Parts: sequence; structure tokens; C-alpha cells
Amino acid sequence: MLIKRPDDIQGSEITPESLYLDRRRFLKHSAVAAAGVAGGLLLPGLLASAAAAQATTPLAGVRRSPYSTSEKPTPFKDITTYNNFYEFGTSKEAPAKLAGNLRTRPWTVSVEGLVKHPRVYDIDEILKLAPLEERIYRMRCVEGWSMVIPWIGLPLNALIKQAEPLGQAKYVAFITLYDPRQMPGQRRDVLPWPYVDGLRLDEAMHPLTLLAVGLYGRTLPNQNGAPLRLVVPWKYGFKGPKSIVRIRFVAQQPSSTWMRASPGEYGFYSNVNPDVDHPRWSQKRERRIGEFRKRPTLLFNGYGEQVAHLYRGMDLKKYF
Ligand SMILES: Nc1nc2c(c(=O)[nH]1)N[C@H]1C(S)=C(S)[C@@H](COP(=O)(O)O)O[C@H]1N2
Ligand SMILES: [Mo]
Repeated sequence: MLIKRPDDIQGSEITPESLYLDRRRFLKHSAVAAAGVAGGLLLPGLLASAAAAQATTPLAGVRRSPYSTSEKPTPFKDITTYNNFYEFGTSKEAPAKLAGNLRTRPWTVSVEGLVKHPRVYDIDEILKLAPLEERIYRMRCVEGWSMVIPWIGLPLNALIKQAEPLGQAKYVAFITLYDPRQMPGQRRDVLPWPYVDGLRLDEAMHPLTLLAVGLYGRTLPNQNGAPLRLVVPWKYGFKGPKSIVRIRFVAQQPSSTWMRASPGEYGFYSNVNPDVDHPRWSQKRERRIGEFRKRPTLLFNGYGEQVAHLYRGMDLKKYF
């Protein structure tokens, strides 16, 4: 694997933020600001949409990463309005509409289990564990669509090194927020809550495995998993749990929400693989959001050169 030293140019210097932001969204903000300045009428519709658009804040000192793809990022608007976040409903539109009021600060993450240094971190401490990097990754959902997302985050291995896993620790489980008052989707048992998933320790240590805290230069919009979510770009998107509250080191392979929901359809590994079909549909091709023609799906989502060695000698049909 090629490891170049990332230079110190900020990701936001490459493509100006004004190009990232959708014009209508910008206008919406201006209208709200104007209404505020005028200090006159309360415009409930505008204020409500401002709440839904949320207070993301810019992230400073972000470095570019040699792990980024040069493919064109999916527009901000698609990344933030076409989501899977069942805690806020099962439609693609629901998370953007309903996640706006999720309280993401203060927020703590408990690092626990088989580690030398178990500890509860404040989200702001996690942000300082390593320099923030922009990682432009492909994301392939098991449903057959894909995006290119300019994440901001830090390698999960920075946190793992600080925790110092004990010899018996072989897997890591990620447990996300359970709070039905804030997450209306959790009032129905469409999935076993809280949403959990896991990785083998060597997968978790891999330099591509990212703890994402932002996208497009700013903190994560709630619908994308604020304030902290996992991104494992060679696996199907559901292996990236959103709004993580616990990271637990364990000896045995953990189960996951999707394995529990449908064990014949979702395995522990869930590596992107065009040769292992979902029982109900083919995984050979995918629709990149914004494109018309489907494109071929790549083994390990195109990250094979970096990750194939993790699975050497394993039958990928058995360990799907
Ligand atoms: N907590 C939680 N995390 C989740 C999900 C979810 O429903 N709840 N959906 C997963 C799925 S299926 C996908 S494809 C990605 C979507 O991430 P995005 O909406 O930020 O693109 O989040 C994953 N993480
Ligand atoms: Mo997904």
C-alpha cells in the first residue's frame, strides 16, 4: 500500500465551500437571517426549515488524505437528504426531516471492554485524538446505490492505540444511541435497537477505517450520524453505525442489528462483493446517485489493493 505523507492543505481550500453548498439551501439561510435582522414577523415555516437544516459548524485544520478518491463527490444535497437512518424512519427522506432536533452535544463515548485504558471520552476529546483528515470515499449501500462522500474524520486506530486492547480482544462492537424520545423510529421495532455493528480488530485497525465527525468541511449533519459515525469504505454502508455512544472490545465475534434482523441476508463481514448476491437481488451493479446508467460494482468497493490481504484464504461466499 502506498502511504504518502498527507500535506497540510485544507480540504476546503481545494473546492470552495460555496460550491459545495446547494444554492437553495443558501438562500433559505439568507431568508432566515434577513427575517432575523428585520426583527419583525415570525415566519414559522422558515424557522422550522432552519432547524431542520441544523447548526453544523466548520471544521478547521483539516488535511487532505492520500486515501481520497479523485472521483467527483456526490452533491451535498443528495448526501444529506437521501439517507438510511431507521431511528428516524425507514424512508430516505425521513432522517433529514426528523433528525434536526437530535441533541449531539454534550455527547460522550464510552470506550470499554478488553482494554488497558477504559475511558469515557467527551466528543471534543475524540476530535483531538489525531489531526482531522478529509477522506473522499466511495460508499456502496447493500441496496444497490452508491455515493462519493467527502468525509472528515480521524483513523479509528488512533483511538484504539490509546485504549490499548488486551491480548484477548479480537473484535470491536459499536453501539449507537437508544433514546426513543429523540428518535421516533425507535418507538417501533422495525429493527432490534440500539443499532449495533462490529469489526474484527485488524479491520478496525486498518488505516482506511474512519471515525467520521464531518462532511463537506463541516460537522456531520444529524441525518448523517452526528456527532460520530463509523465509515468502512470497503464494506456495505450499513457497517457504518451512526451516532455512536459505546465502543466495546470483545473476545467473540459480536452480532449486529442486521444479522439479527435477517441472518440469511446480512453476514458479519458484509464486504462489498459483486460475486456474492443478496438472496433477493444481484450485487453486480450499482446506481451512483446522480447517474442514469448503472455501473459495475467492484470487489471490496474498489479498495482491494489495500484490504484484500485481510481476507486471504477465507471463502468470501461463506463469510459474507
Ligand atoms: N444508527 C444507524 N446507523 C446506520 C443506519 C441506521 O439505520 N441507523 N443505516 C446504515 C445504512 S443502511 C447506510 S447505507 C448508511 C447510510 O449513511 P448516510 O445516510 O450517511 O449516507 O448508514 C448506516 N448506518
Ligand atoms: Mo445501506
